[in-house]
Amino acid sequence: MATVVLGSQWGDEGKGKIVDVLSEGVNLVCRAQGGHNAGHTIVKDGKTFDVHILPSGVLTPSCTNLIGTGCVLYVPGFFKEIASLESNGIDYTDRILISDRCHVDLDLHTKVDGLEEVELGKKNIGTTGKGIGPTYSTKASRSGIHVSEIFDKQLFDTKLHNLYTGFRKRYRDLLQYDPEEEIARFDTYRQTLKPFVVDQVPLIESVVRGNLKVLVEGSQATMLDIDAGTYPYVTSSNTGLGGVFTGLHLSPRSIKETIGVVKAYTTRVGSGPFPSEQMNEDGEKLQQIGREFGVTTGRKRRCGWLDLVVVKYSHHINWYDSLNLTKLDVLDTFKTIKVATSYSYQGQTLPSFPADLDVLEHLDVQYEELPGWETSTTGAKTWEDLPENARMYVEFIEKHVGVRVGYIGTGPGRESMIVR
Ligand code: 2SA
Ligand code: GDP
Ligand code: MG
Repeated sequence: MATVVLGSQWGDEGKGKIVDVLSEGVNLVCRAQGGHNAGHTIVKDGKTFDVHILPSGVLTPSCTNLIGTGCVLYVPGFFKEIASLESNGIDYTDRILISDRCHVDLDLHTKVDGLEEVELGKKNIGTTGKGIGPTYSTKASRSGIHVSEIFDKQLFDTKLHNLYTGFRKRYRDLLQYDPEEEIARFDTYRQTLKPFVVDQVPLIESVVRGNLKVLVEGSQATMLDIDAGTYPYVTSSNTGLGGVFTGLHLSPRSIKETIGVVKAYTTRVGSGPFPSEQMNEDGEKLQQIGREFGVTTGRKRRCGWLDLVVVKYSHHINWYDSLNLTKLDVLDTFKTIKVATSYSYQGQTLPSFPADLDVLEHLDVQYEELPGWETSTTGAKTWEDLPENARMYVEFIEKHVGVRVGYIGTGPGRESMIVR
């Protein structure tokens, strides 16, 4: 039976931490979509680990970890993360698997990602620059290379040359890239990559039939979903529940629980609409106390108040059974805390999060003000440990969204978690 963990806002809600916490006793932890654009931080025994393409179950010795079909794989990044496991003395033998149907994110895609951003000028997406959009584009246009094709040198080299020729027509001299150099590098990866590669379909089938425990780790989040998010300011995959089925081929009947991860305020990294953003002292304070920097790019994250229009919208896409409210401790010193509860446009209350970028730019946000608790909650482990106003904050969210808050994060470490 599978538990699915999904980001409910614009990412970086703390998915890595809860996946690590829940991974004890789990047989298989899977990533269904995205690539090394993700940055999931796990703090274990006071030590910080960042994973990008590896699932957050790698630190749990009993877990096998699968990079599923819906992911895109940057092979040098994969080996870099493996090397980091080795240098930290983590035994990953037979515990990391890659679907042979994942698409390969080449250095060529990375270059094209950069060129696309330059071309967009002021309207750039603010991508992580990791080649994600171009890799999913070549997948959709049926010219991409998937992992099983790496092992047929002739086919791989021809397909890479064809991709290069196509992009070269488009970008001419702006594209500074040597296909032979990348081909030579793949010649060295071919043998070392092979033992990690599996056919995901019989694997998942046997896991489902064997009633083994599966944990799915979403990356990015609903508002960055290619279909449901703030398009075009999104990533290029389905980050919600739908992506779990296409990316892993799990049976919908095997999903036991879907957990939405909600940061106690909101952050966004990259460009695009963000109605509750606070470009003021409150936003700066959230950024500093929350240490809001991108795990992959180091960019400062934009910060604002919790937006329950977003969380509710995200619930109506992913149908959460419970929420993990994270980083509650970051709000400890605020005298009052604002929460966005509705949007209006031209005097009319909007029924949900709107699609239209122009509406998003001009809408008004209605906030409720809740009293802060001005007491430290850092490291709190039980519901009773929380001050009354903090409990009221949690209950306000539950009531407004209509979903139980089952887990509350009170610090980065895996032990700083209230389970209700
Ligand atoms: P891309 O690179 O094509 O996926 O970028 C498209 C948009 O998706 C956003 N995006 C992310 N947002 C939050 N966190 C992500 N991972 C890193 C982290 C981000 C970082 O954990 O901090 O280090 O900057 C992530 N990955 C993609 C991206 O900002 C664009 O808005
Ligand atoms: P993810 O992409 O959703 O896995 O989230 P990131 O790892 O990118 O960002 C979340 C950051 O918040 C990480 O640095 C975590 O260590 C940290 N974090 C997670 N939960 C908590 C929490 O409850 N309190 C605090 N203070 N930090 C947390
Ligand atoms: Mg992150």
